[in-house]
Amino acid sequence: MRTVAEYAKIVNGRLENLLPKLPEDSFAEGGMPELLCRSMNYSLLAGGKRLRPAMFLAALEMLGGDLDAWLDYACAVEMIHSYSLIHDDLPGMDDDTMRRGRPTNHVVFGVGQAILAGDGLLNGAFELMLDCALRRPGKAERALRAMREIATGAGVSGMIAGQVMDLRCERQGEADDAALSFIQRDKTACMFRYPLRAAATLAGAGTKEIDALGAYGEAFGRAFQAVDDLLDVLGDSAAMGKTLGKDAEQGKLTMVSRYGVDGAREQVRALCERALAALEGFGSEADFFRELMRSTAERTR
Ligand code: GRG
Repeated sequence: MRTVAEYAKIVNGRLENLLPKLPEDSFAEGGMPELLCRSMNYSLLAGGKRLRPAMFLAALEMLGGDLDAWLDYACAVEMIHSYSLIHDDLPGMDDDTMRRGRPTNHVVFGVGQAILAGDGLLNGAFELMLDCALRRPGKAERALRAMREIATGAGVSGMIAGQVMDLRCERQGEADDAALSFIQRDKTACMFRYPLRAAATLAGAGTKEIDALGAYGEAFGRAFQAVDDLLDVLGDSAAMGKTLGKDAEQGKLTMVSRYGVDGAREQVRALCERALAALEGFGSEADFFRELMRSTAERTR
């Protein structure tokens, strides 16, 4: 069983060589502008935890899938996550100036270029998965089904829907349990649930295993967001690499604003139990995921 750090190293090795090495300020016809490449790499290679692709690869290996064959799908998941962070930090969204321990993309490159860097990462993720799928015509159906899962998680009934609700609650002051649950599920948990379903699909798993891993991903993602809400109040901004205390300042609907610190901690405990229960059909091969749930509940970054 590998660790998150080991998977992160594999993912970083691939991400570092994903975009072309271009001469400074080049803007060749038919080629990628160097500025776009630099702004995309600025955020992509800024040293995130690589949790989503690590979990993707762990699920793939646990179910007997080929890591080398589908590594680009894991990288695509990280590209989508990085795009969402760039856009989330924009002045029209959360308006953040620090991310992953450095100035946010729009602070360095300007708002317009940051939007385009996000767009480039999102589109690039699908280009990467399509190229990977085209290299394996014998596994085309699996590859397409997995891509559909990832698109669903990132899409208009997934992460983007969650962000819409997040903005609406902040601006209109709406606050109820259903809205909070919607945000937690769609904005955050979908980007765990669906990539895990995609990994299981690529490994050739059956519906029962795909659903079980998806259920784990949803409970894990909800707990992950609840801990994020707690860290915004109790965490250390240097360790987190971003400005904290912004949720309250912006009137965000979070686990802490709704249930208080103790209530949010209770939610984390319940969600951990739910995540572990989803793994009941697996044996010790799923210990990576059990351990990850426990350590995530106590994470400080
Ligand atoms: C479509 C215009 C447009 C914008 C999309 C969807 C979206 C913007 C933003 C929502 C995504 C978001 C910021 C969700 C929050 C989830 C969360 C807690 C992210 C932090 O994840 P970590 O801690 O970060 O894994 P690192 O830096 O370690 O990768």
